[in-house]
Formats: sequence, structure tokens, C-alpha cells
Amino acid sequence: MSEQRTIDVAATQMLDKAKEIGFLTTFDRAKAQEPRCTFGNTGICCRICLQGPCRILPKKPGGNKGICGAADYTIVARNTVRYIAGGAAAHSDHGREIAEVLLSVAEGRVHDYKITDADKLIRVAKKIGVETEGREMMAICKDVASAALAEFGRVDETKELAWINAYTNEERLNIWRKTAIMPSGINLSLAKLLHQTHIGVDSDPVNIIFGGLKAALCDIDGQHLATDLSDILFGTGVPVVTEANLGAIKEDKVNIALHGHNPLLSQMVVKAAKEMQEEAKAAGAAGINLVGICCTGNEVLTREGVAIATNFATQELAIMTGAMDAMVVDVQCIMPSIRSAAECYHTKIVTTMPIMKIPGSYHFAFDEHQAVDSAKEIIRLAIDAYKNRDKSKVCIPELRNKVVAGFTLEAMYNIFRKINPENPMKVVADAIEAGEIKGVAALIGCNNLKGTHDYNHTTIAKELAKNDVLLIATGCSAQAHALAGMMNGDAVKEYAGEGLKKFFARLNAVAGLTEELPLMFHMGSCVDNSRCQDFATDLANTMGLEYAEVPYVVSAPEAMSEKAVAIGSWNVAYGNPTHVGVIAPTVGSQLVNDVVTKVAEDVFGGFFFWEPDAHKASARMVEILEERNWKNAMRK
Ligand code: NFS
Ligand code: SF4
Repeated sequence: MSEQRTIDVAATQMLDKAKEIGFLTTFDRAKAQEPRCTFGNTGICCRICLQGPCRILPKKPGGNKGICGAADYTIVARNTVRYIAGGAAAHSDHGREIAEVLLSVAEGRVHDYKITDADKLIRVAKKIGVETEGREMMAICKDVASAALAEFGRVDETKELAWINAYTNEERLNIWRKTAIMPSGINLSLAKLLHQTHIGVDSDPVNIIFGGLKAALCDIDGQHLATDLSDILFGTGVPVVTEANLGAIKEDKVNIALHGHNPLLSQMVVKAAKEMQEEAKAAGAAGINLVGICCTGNEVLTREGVAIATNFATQELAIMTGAMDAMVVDVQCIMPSIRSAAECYHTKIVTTMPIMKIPGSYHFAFDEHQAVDSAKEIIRLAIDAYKNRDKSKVCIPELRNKVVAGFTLEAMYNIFRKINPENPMKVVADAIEAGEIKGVAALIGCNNLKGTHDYNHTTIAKELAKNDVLLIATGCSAQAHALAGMMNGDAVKEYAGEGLKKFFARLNAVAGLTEELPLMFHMGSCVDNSRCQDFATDLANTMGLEYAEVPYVVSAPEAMSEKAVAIGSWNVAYGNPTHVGVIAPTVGSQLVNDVVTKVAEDVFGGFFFWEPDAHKASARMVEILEERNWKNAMRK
């Protein structure tokens, strides 16, 4: 484990404060977990049945296999794909919840939600084959929501998932069909994968991995429909100017953090907060201040311009400011320890989803029929808490950086169209073909306390930008850049290479924004990795290339969650070279590790590579882009 805990100055200040008051943070707990168990770390510990845990002890007679006879490759493959199942379940269930609400809107059963982006509804409908001509908006909406819900329950294996089928080129779909990883139903594929990896079912590592890839395609399907339906309900983001880091928490206001992933309730909190400023003032505050953490934060940043407080690893530290009145959480990546952190202060932790409760915190069961009322109650709780805030404990770091975000694919096209009205993506394709930029890198994923918080994210971004790589970002990676002050026009001047600078100068001249374009386009939350893949698909189409030929790479510099494993896996299935900045628990089996890092390239053109060193990882990514460009030039 690295000695430096974080590169973030404000976080460092809060860690000192935590130490002073004797609160043990996730950084202390990470240290306490060292040294890690080598079996677990390399993936060769099996706990799939009650005879386990079985570890692989190669030199001990009888110890080179599990009790049932499972070899290292079976154990490693099973463990890996079960991560994918967990991630795909989380992403797609999030999408399903949005679809349920959209269906309620179509059927007139809810009043707090409405269709905000009707154009997007029509575009999505046309794309997935829902008839739109001469039909009522609500009828189309009902069909789109129903089509989304049908993705989950389908058991007819002769049918294919509608969303990935609609948003992926035939060339790639055929590769998936040939390798039998094209899913028909999300629930079916996830259940099948759990079945396949039960004791005494599949022991063939390659077959297990292909089952895992099928689940990974369910992950992108669930993400894509989550993105699309959220845009329809809440609007498709446009460029916004806001700020990031703990300094976005305001001493004179009622501060509410929106944390988690699902925008259904947080959007309502944003709406209710606008109406309740006076109530906060009556309590002696200057108003209500919302800040975001993790992907719920990214959702309300993209659509509403809500500031970023911090990202995954430092979520407890937002409470250490002593000025956080309530933290509203929904699902995923919420550390249970925020409750203990809140005990040191007046902060109220509010859980909102039936599957996510924290002992000792407030639970407001989210109800789509009374969403705004629930949001108002939560805000009132925060206002009450504010009255109990101990001013002597307040210590907010002064750090806040300017952020230019909100770059959905539609928002980017609006800018690109000012240069090329017919084919916006040609702006990027031309810049690549002219050698102005080397290609595109998607910087995605989490924080992982096995390394220094945000170091890999920001170092890789700087290195790639210096090498004229156009950057797009999502999730906690996007937040890392925003927190570090790299998501604005000044960062282009400081870090971009000459080619990338020229590219941005051309865009800035026509963009018509009040701010210069930032060093990386923040495309949203982790489900919005679907936007990144749409970007890559359109780039392939525009350049006339196959997926595996596009100068496009993906990096999860500090990957942590099961969702990140799922995202990485479908990226590989799409043909994208995918860097992971931690050593994956596949290394316990040479065979499985070779399959995902080498054989995968022969089959899909995409592959994983593990490289914890940010400089080496960046160099490799630049090399991959150059190699793809070189091959493309040769083919001409
Ligand atoms: Ni993505 Fe978003 Fe962050 Fe990782 Fe968690 S918040 S869905 S999983 S930690 S990037
Ligand atoms: Fe051990 Fe096999 Fe059970 Fe795994 S499934 S715990 S290897 S007996």
C-alpha cells in the first residue's frame, strides 16, 4: 500500500482533522487490512460452497485443487465472473427502477415525474424500433418503457436484448453471436451465470469467462437504458459551469449531500430545494446548498449543475467539515461508516431505498407517488439539523475548483456541429487522421485504497493529454479530475500537448460557451459509460473502421467495484483495450490471466492489461493508439 494517502489537499486537511478527533477513516481501515491474504488477492480462494474456503497450495499433495477438485483456473474464473454478475445486477436494477417510473408516467400514475426530453424519447423509440409516426407521446413512452422492462424478463433465447442490438454495429453483434455471448434476457443471463458457477457445474474456465461476458453485455444494456430513460425523464445534460471539492460546502447554508447512484429521488431533492430556500432562511441560514458525491452527484451535476463535494474514497471526509447537515443516499458505493462519521457531528444520514439501510440512520422509503413530498421532508430534516450545528466544529477547506461539465454525447455534437453540421463526429475523426490528436481515451471508474487516492486518475490524464489524446471521463474518475482543478480551460493550457491545444482552440472559437472547453469531457455517471461506448461506435462508423481498429482506449486507473469489473469486461467484448490500475485477482491462474489479457484480443480485438504504475500505463495506452493509427494508415 502506498504511503501517501491522497493527492487532494482538502482531503489531507480533513484526514488530519479525523485524526485529531480520533475518527478512523477508510484510509486507516485500508492500512489495518495489510498485509493482504495472497490467496484472496490473486483469486485462488474459493468460498462457493460450505466445505470451503479452499485455497490453492500447489506444492502440498492434494492441495493443488479445491476439495471438489476445482483447479486454480476454475476457481479464478468463477470468482471473476461472479464480480461481473454483481456489477451487472446493480447497473441493470438501477435501469429497471427508472423504467418502472417512466412506465408510471406513461400511464398517468405519477405526478412528480414527466417527460422532460421528448426529442430523446422519439430518438430512442426509433432506434429500438418503436413506431412513432402519428402516435401520441404517451403511447410511445409506454412502449419504450415496456421495451426496457422486457429486457429483464425475457426467457426466449432466440431473441436478443433490444438496446445493445440497436446501438451496436452488425459486425460486432456477429462476433457476439458467433461466440454465443449475445444475451436474450438480463435476469436469465445473470441467473444462468450464478447457476453455471455453482459447485459442480462448469469447470471449464473459458466457458465460464464467456458466460461472464454474456452477463457483461447485460451490464451495458442496463446502463444504456438507464442513461436513455433518465435523459427522457430529467433532461439530457448540456454544458454547465460549477465547482468541485470540499470548499463547495457552504458555511452559511444548509448543506445537503446527494450520494449514491439513482437520480430518481435526488432529482426531486434538487427540485424541492429550489422551492424551499425561504424555509432555510427562516431557520437562519442563507439558503440550501446541494453538493454531490459519487454517481448520484454526477447525475445531478450533468443535468442540474450541482457542485461536486468529493468522490468515493473521501466520502466520510465531507462529514468531517462539520457543516454537512444531511447526507441523502440511495444505492451503491455508500460506505456504511458514514453513519459513524455522522455521530461525531450533527449530520443526519438519510437512506431512501428499500434494499439500502444503515442501522441508526433515518430511512425515508422512496415512493414514486410522493417523490417531491419525500424530498421536502428530507430537506426539512436537514434544516432542523442545521439548527443543531455546532459552529465551533465547522472547518471547511478553502479549496474549490472551477468545473465545466455536462457533456452528454448530444451536448458534444452540438459543439462539433458548428464545425461539421452534417457529421459532427467527423470533427474528431479528421483531427485523428490529420495527426492532431492520437485518439480518444475514456477515463472511468472508482477509487481504490490500494493506491494513493486520485493519483493514478490525475497522472494518467495529464500524461495522455500531453500526448495529444482527447479525454472523455465518467464516474469517480471524472470527479477526481474535477476535484484537482483539471476540468476547465486553464487545464488545457497547462497540460494539453500542442495538437490537443489546437483541437480545443478550433472548438472554442465556435462553441459559443461562456467558458472555454475543459481538458476532459465529463460524460456523466458510470451508467453513462454507455455514452462513451456510443461515442466509440460513432467514431468507428465515421472513420469507416471496425470497433477493434478505432484509436480508442479505456482506463480504470483505480478500479474497485464489481460494477467496474462488469464495465471493463464489456469494453473488452466491444474490442476496446482496457487498462486497470490495480492487479486483478486473475493472476492466481496463468491460464485465466492469459485469456483475459491475451486470448481476448484474438477473439474480440479488445483485452485487459493491469498496470498500477500510472506512467507506464499511460505510455502503453499511447503506444496502443499509435499502433492502431499506424495499422489504419497501412490499410489505406
Ligand atoms: Ni462507478 Fe459510481 Fe465511483 Fe466506482 Fe462507485 S461511485 S458507479 S462504482 S466508486 S466509479
Ligand atoms: Fe472448495 Fe470446491 Fe467448495 Fe470451492 S466449490 S469451496 S473449491 S469444495
